[in-house]
Amino acid sequence: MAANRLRTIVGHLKGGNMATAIKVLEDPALFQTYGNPEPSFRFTVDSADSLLTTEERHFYEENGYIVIRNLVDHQDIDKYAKRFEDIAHRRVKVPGLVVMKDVAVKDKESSQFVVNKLQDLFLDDELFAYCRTPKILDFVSSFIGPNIMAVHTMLINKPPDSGSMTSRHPLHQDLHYFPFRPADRIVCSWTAMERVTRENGCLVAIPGSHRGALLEHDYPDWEGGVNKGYHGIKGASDVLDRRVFLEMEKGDTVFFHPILIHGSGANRSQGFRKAISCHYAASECEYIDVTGTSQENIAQEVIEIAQRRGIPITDFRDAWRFRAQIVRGDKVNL
Ligand SMILES: O=C(O)CCC(=O)C(=O)O
Repeated sequence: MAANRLRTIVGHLKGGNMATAIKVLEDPALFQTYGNPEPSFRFTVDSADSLLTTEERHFYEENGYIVIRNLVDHQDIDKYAKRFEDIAHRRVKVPGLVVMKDVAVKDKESSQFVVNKLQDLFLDDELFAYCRTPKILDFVSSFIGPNIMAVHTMLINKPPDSGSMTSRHPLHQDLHYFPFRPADRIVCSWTAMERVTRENGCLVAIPGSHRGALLEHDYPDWEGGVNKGYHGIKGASDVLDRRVFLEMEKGDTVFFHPILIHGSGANRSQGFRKAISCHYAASECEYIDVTGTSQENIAQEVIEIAQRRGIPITDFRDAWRFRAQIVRGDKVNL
């Protein structure tokens, strides 16, 4: 029995030996971390549909993100890219779809080359098909459970940087934008639509930062300007040296926690770096009032933008209520 227990601990130590295992057994703090044969998971759930291996599950628990290689079919990605071009070149008009432009180039004549983001893909069946991809939802169920809402959807077309560095996305936590909880039952899926590298501005992330608190955000003080809504955490330079670069191939998908500190660098290539993403939340999540919290600044900004677009909301939660779409299981709260 004791020998079995030691062998289990050695297994958990991934490469540890019997002498270390005995130390773990004797030290309550070490035992808590390494000795429990059934470690309790906080950031993932047991799911019948789960495609996560145990190793991937542990990686996500520890780091707050996991890259799954070659998850989305290239043919599907090509369809999203074609649809993006049709919309950016105004061959197709999707009522209500938010079409955003890079701050450095937004005054130039319209083309796909100035559109840096489409938002609210649920308004377009062809793009929203990404959020319904069964393989993605199977993974998502491992993070948030079986009842899945698509709450925030984007296609990001990072343009070549004009030299102003405005194509950067400052380090931030996505929870800053969301008035619903619990955070652990929210996850983002972000799929590379082509090869993404340090050169063309891949995602960067601070591993393990999902275990921290939601920090204060505001517009960074960048000389060349900052894109609308691109808030960054205050004091980002303190964590910069811990960042990892998530270089990915077309179809690779990263799932990440909404408190994970992440962003992306400038696009120093001549091409456009495209990615498509969807934030999912368990439909059991509940809306919260962000009055008096660090989220008040973004709430105010979102309400003002909506009102300028003729959407008469006065409550931040309403900006999300109209977006949330059930994509699997039952609708509970959201
Ligand atoms: O795709 C990117 O460059 C960054 C996307 C991102 O972090 C976000 O929109 O929250």
